Formats: sequence, C-alpha cells, structure tokens
Amino acid sequence: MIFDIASETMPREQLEALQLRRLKDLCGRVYANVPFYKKKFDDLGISPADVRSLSDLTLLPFTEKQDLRNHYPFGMFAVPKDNVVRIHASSGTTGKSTVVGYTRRDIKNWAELMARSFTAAGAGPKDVIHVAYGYGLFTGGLGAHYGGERLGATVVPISGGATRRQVMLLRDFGATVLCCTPSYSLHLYEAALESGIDFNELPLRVGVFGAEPWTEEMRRDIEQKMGIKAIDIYGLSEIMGPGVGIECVQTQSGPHLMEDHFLAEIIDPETGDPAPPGATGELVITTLTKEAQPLIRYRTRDITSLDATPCKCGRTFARMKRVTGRSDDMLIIRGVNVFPSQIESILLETDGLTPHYQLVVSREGSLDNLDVMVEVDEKIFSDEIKAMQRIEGKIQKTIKEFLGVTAKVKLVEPRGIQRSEGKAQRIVDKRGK
Ligand code: DLL
Repeated sequence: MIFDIASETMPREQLEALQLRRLKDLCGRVYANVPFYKKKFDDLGISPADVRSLSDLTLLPFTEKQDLRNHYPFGMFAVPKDNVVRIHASSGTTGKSTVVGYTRRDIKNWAELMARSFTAAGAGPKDVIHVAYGYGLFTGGLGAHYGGERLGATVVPISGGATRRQVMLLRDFGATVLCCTPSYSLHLYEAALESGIDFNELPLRVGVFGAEPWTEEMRRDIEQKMGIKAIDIYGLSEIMGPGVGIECVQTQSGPHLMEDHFLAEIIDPETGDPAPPGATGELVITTLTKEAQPLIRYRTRDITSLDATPCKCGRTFARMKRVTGRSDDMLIIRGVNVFPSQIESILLETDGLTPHYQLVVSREGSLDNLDVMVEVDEKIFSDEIKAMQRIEGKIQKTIKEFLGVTAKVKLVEPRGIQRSEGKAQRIVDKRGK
C-alpha cells in the first residue's frame, strides 16, 4: 500500500512541473520575507522572475549551516513569529545550535511525510510504534510521533534512555515497529538479552533507523540478530527532521527522497558545481513547501548520489545512496581520506567482532595516528592472546589494503565501548584544531 499514491507515483514530468511551480513560489516568498535571501539575490543580480525552469536552480545562492548560525535564533524566518507553532534545534557539537521553526502547515506536512515514511517501511494503522528517538529539541522523537499518529498507528512515546525499562515496555506493549538510531537498536537488543528477552520472540517486525550513518553490513547484522526488516530513514533538522527520505521495504535500496517537497541536487563539494548524473557528491536540498523557514540550496554536507530510475515499489521519487558520512566526518589520516563507515564495513565482515567501535585520532609530531578500538564477542575474548593478536593484525592489513591507511587496531573486551542512547560517537579526535 502506498500512503499518498497520487504524489508518490507521479510521472516524473508531472513531478518536475510541480517542483517548478513550487520553486517559483518559494523564490517569491523568500525574496519578499527573508532579508538574508533578498540580499543574496540582489548581490547576484537575480530576481525570483529569473527562475523559469528547474535548471535555473543553479543561478540561486547556496545556504550554509553558518548562515543559520549567523542569523541565530530567528533571523531566517519567512513568517511573523506569531505563525510559528514549533521550534526545534540541532545539538551542534561546536558553536551555536541551529534553530528551525515550523508553521501549523509545516507540522501537518511533516506528519504526512512521516506517515508516508512508515507506510514505505511496511507499517500501517494496526502497528504499535515504539519511538525511542529522543523527544525534545531533537527532531527524531516528535517527528516520528506525529507521523505515527497521522498514520493511525498506536504510538508509544518512550524517547531515549532508561534502556532496561524500555525493553520491558517494548515487550509488554507488543511493539511491532521500533524507531531509534541503528546503534541504539543494538544497545536495546543487548539489554533485552540481559533481561532474558529475545527480540526474535517479540512481535517486532520493522526497525525505522536513521539519524546517523550505518552500513549495509550493520543492517545485515541487525536484521539477523533481531529477526526484523531494518529500514533506512534520512533527514536533517534544518530541512525538516526525519522523513526527508526513506527506503521502501520492497527493495531496501536507499531512501526515496520526498521530491514533491524537496528539490535535491548533487554538487562537487570542492567547486560547488553540479555533479554529473549518478555521480557521488554533496547533497543539496531546497525546501519547496516549508513556510516558516524555507531554505534554498542548503548544503547538507552529506555525501551520496541519486538514482531516478524506476523502482520496483512503484514510487517515482529518486533514491539516494545510503549516506556514507558527512564531509565533516571524513578523516584525513596522513593525507588519506577515510570515512568511519568504510572502517565499519571492514570490521563487520570479520567474525568475532561486534558493531561497537570507536576511532581515535591523535597527532604525534606532525603525523596523524588512527587507533581503531573495536569490541570482540565473548567467544573471541576467552581465546588466547595470540588469537586476538592475529585478528588485530588481519584487520590492520585489510584496512591498509582497502583504504590505504595505516591504523592500529585494538580489540576491546565485551561492553568496553560506551553505548549511546542517540547518535553514536564514532570519532574521538584528540588532535585539537
Ligand atoms: O538526525 C533527523 C533524523 C531523526 C533523521 C531521526 C532520521 C531519523 P540532525 O540531528 O539534524 O537530524 O542530523 C542530521 O544526521 O545531515 C546526516 O549527516 C545524519 N543522518 C540522518 N539520517 C541519516 C541516515 C536528524 N539515514 C544529520 N544515514 C544528517 C546517514 C544520517 N546519516
């Protein structure tokens, strides 16, 4: 079943005509109501009337996270504050957090898109949705919550944390859909086992997992352990929150972007030029319908590619490749570019290792060092030291071979890596900036 069948299966020409109509309207709105955009347009010598086709998008200015910070907290709003009914903000590890506002219609659209997302993941009104994304300024909890209610499902607003109790309620309330970060799902699974609860014996069917990068190997691990379908959901607070894109359960081949509401481009992150069709680069999103805080060509820093070929599920929306990481998370180790997800893939291909790992980067003189700390399972841990050393050596070799970087691998005892209740912290950078 497709939730909003008319929108999600629209022929691409019709979709593009809708996008163009909405883009023109958007340009008019931001030019009239957001001084930041008026100035940007004026400086570039363009006016909203110059947008005549979708390819004119490239005439328009980019928006960066720093622009949002510079206009903290409400300087990017396109409507009077009285019309804003909700505020969210991203945590931001450095500096000011970025603030997002929503009108009543923005909230309604978001709930629609999240209801669509649940449907794509194979959920429906009969489901019990356990929302273990954090509630609060983070968009995960409330985003999933409103979408689940819009769908007509039963929503359990448990939020993150209190893991042992969560597991009990997951069982007692008969959750069929679990929403949280992939890393927290593993934490829940372990806590369940410790309490004598096996996920495989619960009615749980589907996981709607996102908010952090994860790999295909991690998906396989989760699906196998928990006996569920693990679906990748993508989003970012600046654009809306979760539900900017989601995989369909039929193919699980990367999130379908909700293209009637978001216009996506891939650019070369170095030059800002459009990337050739199908190429990998930085995802840039224009919000077509957002009222409170519309953004033009927002640079997500997420690295992916787009595929608009037809999907077996019937949706015509393009699919994005699993986000392998933000360009900000890319490590440069002695001149070699490495994404944590590339290391994750290698670790999870190795027997005896768990999906709990951390990358520690330090500097010795002018040289960068990369330490890969990864937890082993009980079985390996009880083996002799030599066996552990053999594994360390093997992974080191594979990392060197595939990624071209020298890393020191250190196996850690079971539960030796700290668990997170939200986004996992994979990188500890001790280099100081
Ligand atoms: O993480 C929104 C969200 C909540 C998405 C729940 C999915 C589920 P932010 O905290 O603003 O918003 O972080 C957004 O997280 O730019 C990506 O780098 C990363 N991210 C989000 N979803 C995925 C995903 C929420 N499925 C940033 N795969 C984004 C990889 C993801 N990275």
